[in-house]
Amino acid sequence: MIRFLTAGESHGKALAAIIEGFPSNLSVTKEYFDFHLKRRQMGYGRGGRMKIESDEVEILSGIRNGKTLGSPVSILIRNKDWENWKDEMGTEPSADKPGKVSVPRPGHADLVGVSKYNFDDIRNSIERSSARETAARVAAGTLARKFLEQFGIFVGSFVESIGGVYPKENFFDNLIANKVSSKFNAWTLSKKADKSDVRVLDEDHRKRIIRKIKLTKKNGDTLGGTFVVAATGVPVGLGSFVHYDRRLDADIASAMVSINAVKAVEIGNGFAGAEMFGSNVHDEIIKRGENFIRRTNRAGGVEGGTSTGMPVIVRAAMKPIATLMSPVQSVDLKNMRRTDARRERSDFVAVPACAVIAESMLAWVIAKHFLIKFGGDSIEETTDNYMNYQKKLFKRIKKNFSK
Ligand code: EPS
Repeated sequence: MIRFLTAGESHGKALAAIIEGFPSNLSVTKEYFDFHLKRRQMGYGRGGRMKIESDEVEILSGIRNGKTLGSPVSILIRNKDWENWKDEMGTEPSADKPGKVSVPRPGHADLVGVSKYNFDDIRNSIERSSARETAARVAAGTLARKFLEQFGIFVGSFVESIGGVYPKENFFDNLIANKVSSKFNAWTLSKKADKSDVRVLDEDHRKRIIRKIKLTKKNGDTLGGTFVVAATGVPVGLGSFVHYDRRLDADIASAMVSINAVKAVEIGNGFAGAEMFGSNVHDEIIKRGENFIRRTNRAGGVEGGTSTGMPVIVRAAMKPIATLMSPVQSVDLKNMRRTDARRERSDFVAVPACAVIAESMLAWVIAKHFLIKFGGDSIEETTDNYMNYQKKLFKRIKKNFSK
């Protein structure tokens, strides 16, 4: 079973990730990690912080000569902004008392944080609840992604809407209708989306979104949006229906909602399907060679908590960033008087970055269920187990039912 742990405050010295459970002999380089970390930093509408940071990993352990050792992989991502926060964020007691933050921002973890942890400074909540932490998650998810690529499994994403601005032709509908080639590789979505500064798939859509973001910034406001994340090449049989905590879709939903500011998720056409007849929802089964495929993919690649072999399709919604330059009402905890919520440097829109983080989380969940099913201490052993299953899958079904 793979697991990871992240540590680090937004303006502390560094973020760290410890990633555990991947087999040995998996090839991976610093360059590969850094490539995906950079993708998370992109996006029109980010604030000043991304101009300071240029995230890169320092691999501390678990990898030797470009290959995993099977031991815990530990990774450090330094915060360049730490230089400006040493006094505020030092770990030792300081003679100069740092200025306390006392006005919580609605929608952020400020008030729940001081309530729960008995803090006397909202800064203590701000730092760890910041989406800065997701850089470490992307590092963990990148190792999972590299692992999956060995088995022809690819993950990709695009932004579907920002501030309610949708494309004229929605590629999500094509995925659900399965209007994609059987050779479709989800990474091609990302390759195309990454060319756009808001990670959308067409130029007209991009222009309309940029207009909306510019207007929003002028008004001191923020925006959220929706994004689609997909995985192709996922074999039949990851996850299970036998226990609630073995279901692939449940794990995917949990991983998505665990991303800062994500408030909703659907697998396949989840919400739309609820309004349709069953005959228009369920994906017809077709035998194609030594394989079963589906005419459509409204189930988003999961039935009975188990992967069907069709692309895994997930759509999620991110709420608008909670730090507003034209703030909403709050209370100053120093004097308990009504006041405007605190302004603080922030992003106006972070949906493009959120989609990249979602890729990492989806890769993580799929890699986890892949290793639960196929196991193995070395990548060679995992590959043998996987190949053996794939080779015999159809033959076994045929044999079982012809008796
Ligand atoms: C964030 C606030 C901003 C963002 C940050 C998330 O940071 P700062 O307060 O330093 O300007 O830039 O995102 C990142 C640092 C990142 O790496 O994504 C917040 O409050 O969540």
